[in-house]
Amino acid sequence: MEQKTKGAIFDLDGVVVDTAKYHYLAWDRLAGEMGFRLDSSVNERLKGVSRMDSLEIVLQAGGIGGISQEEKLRLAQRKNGYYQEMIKEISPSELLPGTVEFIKKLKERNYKTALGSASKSGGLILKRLGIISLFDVVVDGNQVSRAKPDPEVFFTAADRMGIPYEDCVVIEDAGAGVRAAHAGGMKCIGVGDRDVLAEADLVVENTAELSQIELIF
Ligand code: B16
Ligand code: MG
Repeated sequence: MEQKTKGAIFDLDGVVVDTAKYHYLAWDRLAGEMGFRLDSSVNERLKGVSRMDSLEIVLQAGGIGGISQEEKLRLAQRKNGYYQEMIKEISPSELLPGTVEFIKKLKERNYKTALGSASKSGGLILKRLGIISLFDVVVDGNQVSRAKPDPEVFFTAADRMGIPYEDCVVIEDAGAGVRAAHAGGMKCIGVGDRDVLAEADLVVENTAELSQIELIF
C-alpha cells in the first residue's frame, strides 16, 4: 500500500542556516549607533521573531522609548540594510550540518517539503544556498502578516502543499515556532535547547541529529 503523503515545514534561521549571527550583528550595529550594545541574552530573544518585533526587543534592551512609528520603520530598514550587506555572500558552506540530508530522506519517504520562515529574505537565502529546488513550497515573511506564534506561516505552507494540517510536521529552533506549530494542529521537532523547546513533540540538540530521527510523524 502506498504511504500517505505528509508535509514537513522547515524554519530557516537555526534549522537550515545560522543567520541569527548576522541578525544579531546588524541589530548590535544599530544599537551601537543609538549608544548601547546588545548582549547574548538579547540574541536568544530575537530568534524567530519578526523584524518589527525584534526592533521592540532591541529598543527595550537599550531603555529607549517614545519613538514614532515612522522612526521605527526607518530604524528597522537601516538594520535590514546592514543585514542584507552581511548575507550578500552567504554560501552553501554555511548550511547547518544534517538538514539537507534530512530533507532528502523525507522526500524519499513521500513527504512534501516547505520553508516556513518569518524572514522576508527567506526565499532569497535558499537561492543563494543553492537548495531552493529541495522545497516544494516556499513561504517567507513576504507572504504572511502575522508573526509566530501565530500559525499563519505554517497554514500557508500546508495549504500550498495541499496537505492537511494534522499530517504536517514543523522543524523549529524557536519557542514561538513550536507554539505556532501546535496552535496550527501540527507536530513539531525542536532543534536546540531542551528548556526552550520543552513543548516540542521531539527535541534534538542540533541539526546533525535530525537524520537519526525515525519518522514517526
Ligand atoms: P527579516 P526564521 C527569523 O527567521 C529570524 O530568526 C529573526 O531573528 C528575524 O527577525 C526574522 O526571521 C525576520 O527576518 O528581518 O529578514 O525579515 O527563524 O523565522 O527563519
Ligand atoms: Mg528559527
